[in-house]
Amino acid sequence: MKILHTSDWHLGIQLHRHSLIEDQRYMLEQLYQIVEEEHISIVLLCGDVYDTTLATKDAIMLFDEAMKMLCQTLKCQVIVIAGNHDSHVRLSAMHDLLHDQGLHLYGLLEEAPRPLTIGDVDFYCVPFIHKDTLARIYDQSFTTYEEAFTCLMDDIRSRKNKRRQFVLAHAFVSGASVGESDRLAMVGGADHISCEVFHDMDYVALGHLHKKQACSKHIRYSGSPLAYAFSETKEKSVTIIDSDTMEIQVRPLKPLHSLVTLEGDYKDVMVMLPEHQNDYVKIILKDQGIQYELLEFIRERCPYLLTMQAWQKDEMIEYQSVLANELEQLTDEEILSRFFHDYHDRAITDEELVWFREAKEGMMSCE
Ligand SMILES: [Mn+2]
Repeated sequence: MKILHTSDWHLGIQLHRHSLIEDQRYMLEQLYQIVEEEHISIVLLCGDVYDTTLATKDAIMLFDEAMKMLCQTLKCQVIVIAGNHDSHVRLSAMHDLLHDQGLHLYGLLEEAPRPLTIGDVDFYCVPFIHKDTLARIYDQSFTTYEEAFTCLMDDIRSRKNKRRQFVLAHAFVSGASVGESDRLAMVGGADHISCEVFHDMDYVALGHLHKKQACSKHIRYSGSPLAYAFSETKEKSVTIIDSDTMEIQVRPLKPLHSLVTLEGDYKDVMVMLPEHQNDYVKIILKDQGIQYELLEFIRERCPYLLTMQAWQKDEMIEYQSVLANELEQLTDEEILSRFFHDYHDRAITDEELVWFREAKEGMMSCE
């Protein structure tokens, strides 16, 4: 049986206020083609289907279209788990009815996971979950997330039979490499687990981090199918597993528009522009500030210019890719401040920092 692993579609996401819905539609068309060519039986979608818990109309329509295409036209089964960006209730609406149509939606884990058996594989589906929920399910108290997840995995291991065991999870495995668009996943988070908690599983299909990576041969992040940040321009793909041979194959996806950063003095940037007429462009000017007229002038020559910033020696800090271990040492405020630089191209204000502290204190007192 051939199984396709993907995650983090983030349907409805905007990049510097530009909708990527057409890019996502273009990506899905390639996915349908791969499903057909590779004779895929099951598609695993490991969380963050939508970008926001209140998904936009366009995003819901696109998801609807994709599920109809995969389940009805291409006759695959699809297994979906909720990520931290999804509303678990909205995502799993009508799951009992849809189950019979080959669409298996897992919003919230309320009891110990029962396997979904398809062919010779038992799938255990673990949507994004808090430590306290696991404590409730297993009627135990846990000090760390790792401990809670180990308890869950021990339970799954104890149900081993002659079929293969696959796990779908939306989680942060420590030691993994984190990109710019993953940074928000870190705020307030001590929710890391080690790769070892998954031992003895035949395959672990992970979602949450946007960079494709393997923690071991059969514990993998498929990565997001599109780049959602300028520093994240590496090749995107889907992962295919053959459950008979356990061979793994990666099929690349081509973006509708690539993301490029053009950095340099004004005249150098102007020379580079003609080559990037179809790319989403971020410009970093080194020799001058940005005025409205200049922005308009460049926009006329660069149809997909999304953001432009002036390079200031001391203020401009580039964060390409940092290791999770490195991020663990940063405070929540440092992470937030870096996020503001990356996403809004500016420093966080004192007022915003106060709001953040208040929100965080409010959260802590709820726990
Ligand atoms: Mn995500």
